[in-house]
Amino acid sequence: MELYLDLHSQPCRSVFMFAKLLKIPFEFKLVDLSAGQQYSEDFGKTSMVRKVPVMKDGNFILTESVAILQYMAQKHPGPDHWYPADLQRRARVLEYLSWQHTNLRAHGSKVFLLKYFYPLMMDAEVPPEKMDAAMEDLKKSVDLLENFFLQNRPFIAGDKISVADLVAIVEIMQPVGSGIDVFEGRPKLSAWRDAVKKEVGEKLFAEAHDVLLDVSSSMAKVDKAYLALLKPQFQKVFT
Ligand SMILES: N[C@@H](CCC(=O)N[C@@H](CS)C(=O)NCC(=O)O)C(=O)O
Repeated sequence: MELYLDLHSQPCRSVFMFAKLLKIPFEFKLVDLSAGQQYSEDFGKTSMVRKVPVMKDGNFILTESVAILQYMAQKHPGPDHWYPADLQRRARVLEYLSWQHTNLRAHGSKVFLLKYFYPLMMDAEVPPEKMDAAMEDLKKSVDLLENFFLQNRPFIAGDKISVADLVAIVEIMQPVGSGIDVFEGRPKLSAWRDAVKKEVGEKLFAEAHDVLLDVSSSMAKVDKAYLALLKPQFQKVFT
């Protein structure tokens, strides 16, 4: 199996950690987003969507992290708790996976993009009202993760970790990579984060998050020509 990834990306980190946790042998194919490699001719032959993650299993190519996670869980089943066979537990997992795209994932990304890409692309500081609005959206998503998806359970699907927790943790770490302590004043959420890290293993968790937590170094290397290419697309995110 080949996995096309850039670990700055939330969905890439969940796919990366899940493949490792299920002990699926894979070749890590770096698609360096800061160098615009998703627009390369080579990557275009693998995926015309031009986004990561992408999985290639033999001749079978799959985009979309949620589809990739489910494919891996079904092709290489590990302990049941990751993707539970039980109807209602699995439904809880799918409930989170369906919700996250336009909520925690989108809101965590927006804060990150405003903090790191806005000043570079717009040649100006982020207007405070834009950042405040993005932070307010992020807070709503984090509140829902804490009070609806977790409630009083240790993990999203119950007493055991599942792939939904992997997706949620990589999403909530994106604003942490922007220097925002989303866990402050949230003991329940902090306990969940610690429990997820313990289940994943500190080493693998760090391996997946190192580049994000040192994002300033990556930003210093961003290709300026590529930024110009992205500007029209980002302007939509920034408005
Ligand atoms: N819904 C997709 C999202 C994939 C996605 O947006 N990937 C971003 C990185 S987080 C990307 O490759 N962006 C490159 C670009 O838009 O040029 C998934 O879950 O896999």
